[in-house]
Amino acid sequence: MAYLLRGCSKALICIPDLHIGLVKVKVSGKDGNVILRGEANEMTVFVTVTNKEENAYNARLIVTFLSDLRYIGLDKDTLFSCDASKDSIGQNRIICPLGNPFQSKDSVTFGIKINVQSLSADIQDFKVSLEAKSDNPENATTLIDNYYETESIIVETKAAYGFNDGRPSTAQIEFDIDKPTVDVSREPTNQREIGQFVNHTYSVINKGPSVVNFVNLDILWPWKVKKGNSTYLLYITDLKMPSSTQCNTGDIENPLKLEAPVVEESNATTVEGEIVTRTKRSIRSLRASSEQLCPEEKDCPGSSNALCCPIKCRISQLQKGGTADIEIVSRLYERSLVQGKISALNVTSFANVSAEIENYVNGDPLPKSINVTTQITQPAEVTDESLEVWIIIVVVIVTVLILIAAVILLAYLGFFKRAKKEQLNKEKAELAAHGEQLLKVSNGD
Ligand SMILES: [Ca+2]
Repeated sequence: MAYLLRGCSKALICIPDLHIGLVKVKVSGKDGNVILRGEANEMTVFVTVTNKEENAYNARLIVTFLSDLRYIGLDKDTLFSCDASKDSIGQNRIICPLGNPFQSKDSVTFGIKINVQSLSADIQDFKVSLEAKSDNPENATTLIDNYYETESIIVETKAAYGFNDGRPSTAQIEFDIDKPTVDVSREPTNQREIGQFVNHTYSVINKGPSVVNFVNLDILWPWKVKKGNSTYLLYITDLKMPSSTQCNTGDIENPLKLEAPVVEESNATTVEGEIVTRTKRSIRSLRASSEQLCPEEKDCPGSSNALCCPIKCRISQLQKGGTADIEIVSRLYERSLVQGKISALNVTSFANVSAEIENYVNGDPLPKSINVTTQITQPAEVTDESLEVWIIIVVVIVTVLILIAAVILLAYLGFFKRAKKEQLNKEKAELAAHGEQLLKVSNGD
C-alpha cells in the first residue's frame, strides 16, 4: 500500500500526527455563535488541519452536525470537495479529503458553509463535531487533537408581534330607541330580528424574524347590558378566522340558537385573498341551559353599562410577515336598549395578545392590547338636509334686512333729498337764465 512506501523516516509505516486548530464560527458572515431564528440563513465553521508528523494517507476531515442543518459547500475554491452523507444515527456527515498523502508539515484552512434555515422549533443550541483521520494510524498519545467540538451555537427565538389594528365594521350607529329597526315587542326568533350588525375585527401580525408557535388572543366581549334583567348587548352570531386559529367562545355564541337569515347579509369585511373559514372551529362547550352561559362574566373595563365575557383564541404558527384576522360577527340586541331605555352607549371590546417568546425590538413596538369601539348614538334631531334649507332662509332674511337698513340709513342721511335739491337748483338756474333772456328781448337789445 502506498502509505507504507514513502515519506517515512524511521519505520516502514508512516506515523502522522494530524491536528485540528483554529476552529471559528461565523453566523451570516459575522463572528459569533448566536443564530437568530428566521434571520440567520447560514453559518460557516472555519478549520485548520495540520499534519505535524509524517505523511498521512487518505487523510480526511469528518464533520458531523444536526440533521436539521444542510451542507452548502466550502467558503472558497479548494482542490478538493466534500461529500455529504448521513451517519449511523441520521446526523449529517460530510467528509473532506485533505490529501493522499497529506504531506508532513502540510496545513490546510477552509470554511464549511451550513444552511441553518430549517432548525426545528425545539432546538435551543447545538454543536458541530470535527474529526481528522488517516488510513495510517497515528500514535494513541497524539490522538487527542484529532477531535474537536465547537462551542455551543445558541439558537434564539425572538419576534416582534402584536396588533396590526383593530377595527369596527361601523364606528358609529345611530339608534333611536323610539324607532328600533326591528320589532322589539317580542324576543327575536331569527337572527335578522335581533338588530343591526356590529362586527369587530382584530388583526394580529408577526413582523419576525422568528415564527411564533402560538399567539394567545384574549378578547373581552361586551355581551350584555348591565341594566334591568341584563339581557344581550352584542349578540354573537359568527366568528371568522384563518384555519390556523381556534377560538373558544364558551356558550355566548348564538345562545338562543337563532337561525341565520337565508341570504347572508353580513357586512363583514375580510382581507382579500385570505382564506376565511366559518364557525366550525369555534368550540362550544355543552352546558345545561339553566347554568350561567358565561361563568367568567365581569364588568367591561371603564363601562358602567356593559358586562363582558372572555373569548380565548389561539393562533398557531404565525410566520414572519404573517397576519391573522379574527372577526367577531354580532348584532346589536335592540330589544335590550329599548327595554333599558339606553339611548347612547359606547360599546367597546378589549383584546390582548401574548406568546411565550422573547420580544424582538426593532423600531416602534407593536401594541399588545387594543380596544375596538362602536358608538351608539341618538340620531341628531335636525337632519343635514333641513339644516341647509334653514341656513339659506336665514341668509336671505339677513340680506334683505341689511338692504332695508341701508336704504333707511341713506334716506335718513338725506341722500335722496340731496338729489331732488340739486335738480330743483338746476331748474331754478335754467328758469332764471330763461327769464333774463326774455327781459333782454323785451328791452329791445
Ligand atoms: Ca494528532
